[in-house]
Amino acid sequence: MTARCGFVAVVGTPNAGKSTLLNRLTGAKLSIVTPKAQTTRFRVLGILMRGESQVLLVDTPGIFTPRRKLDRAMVQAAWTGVQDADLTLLLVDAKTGAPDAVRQIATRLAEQKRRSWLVLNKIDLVPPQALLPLTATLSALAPFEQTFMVSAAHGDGVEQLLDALAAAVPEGPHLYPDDDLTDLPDRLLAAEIVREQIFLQTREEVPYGTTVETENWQERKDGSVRIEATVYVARVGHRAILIGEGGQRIKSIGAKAREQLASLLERKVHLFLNVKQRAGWDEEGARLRAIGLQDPG
Ligand SMILES: Nc1nc2c(ncn2[C@@H]2O[C@H](COP(=O)(O)OP(=O)(O)OP(=O)(O)O)[C@@H](O)[C@H]2O)c(=O)[nH]1
Ligand SMILES: [Mg+2]
Repeated sequence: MTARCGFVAVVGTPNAGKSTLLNRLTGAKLSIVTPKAQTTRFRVLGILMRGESQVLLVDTPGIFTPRRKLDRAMVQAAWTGVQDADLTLLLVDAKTGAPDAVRQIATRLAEQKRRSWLVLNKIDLVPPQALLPLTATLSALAPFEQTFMVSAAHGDGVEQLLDALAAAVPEGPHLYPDDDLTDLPDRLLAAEIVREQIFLQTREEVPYGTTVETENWQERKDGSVRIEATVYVARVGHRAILIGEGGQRIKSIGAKAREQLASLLERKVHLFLNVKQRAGWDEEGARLRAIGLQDPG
């Protein structure tokens, strides 16, 4: 058998289920998932092994019309993911169908002459007869080599997709150790798990006006780890909401995140969150670089 290895970028509009698919295929929680759009902010790599193939699946931020510098950096990270990939999966929420935002991505993939496949997700939410017309609409915009229908949340169709990816990546040596799951540093994972709880436990603009950075990571002699993270908020009002009455909200965010981290890192975790107001952090190059994004200028 020949060794194969290649990068596969997963792109789509926000909320299509890209991170859910990455987690499902790796069987791990590498990328945070929430019901809110624009959850993922940077590329997350999942390393999938199938026979002699190593599939390097790259989850990307959803593609939307960016306003802030943070948004532009997120969308740029998604298109860089496509540029660096051997193959791109356009993941489409079958329930939402083919609004302009989805059509624009398909058209751009065609213009860039990227090798791409169409993946319709959330098939558990739509009647089967809706899938063929949707496939036809999107296939008219870009020459997709193959089409798959999956439910990333429930697992339908994902094994077939992985088999096909394993066969499609180019011949070549494996770029990562076969038993690694990701290249995501633990410090970044910790910050993301906190951010996930902020997305789940606050509303409206608060999650979008928040970023999290791990400031301190201390391995303790007893095997536990002490993590200190700073939560930056854009506005004073957001700080008050995040902390909550008598500190209830931030306590609950910290407690849930700590529980999740303890299970992901398989050890006891002490988590300390410090909420700071920092107007304009979403326009600040250093804040973007701290979460692995490039300053779009
Ligand atoms: N019913 C159903 N829900 C799904 C499926 N896949 C994902 N979801 C849900 O869709 C929502 C968004 O999922 P994500 O994986 O965060 O979507 P994403 O494309 O990564 O979103 P961004 O990071 O914001 O671009 C979550 O509530 C998921 O549970 C699916 O196959 N079926
Ligand atoms: Mg995501």
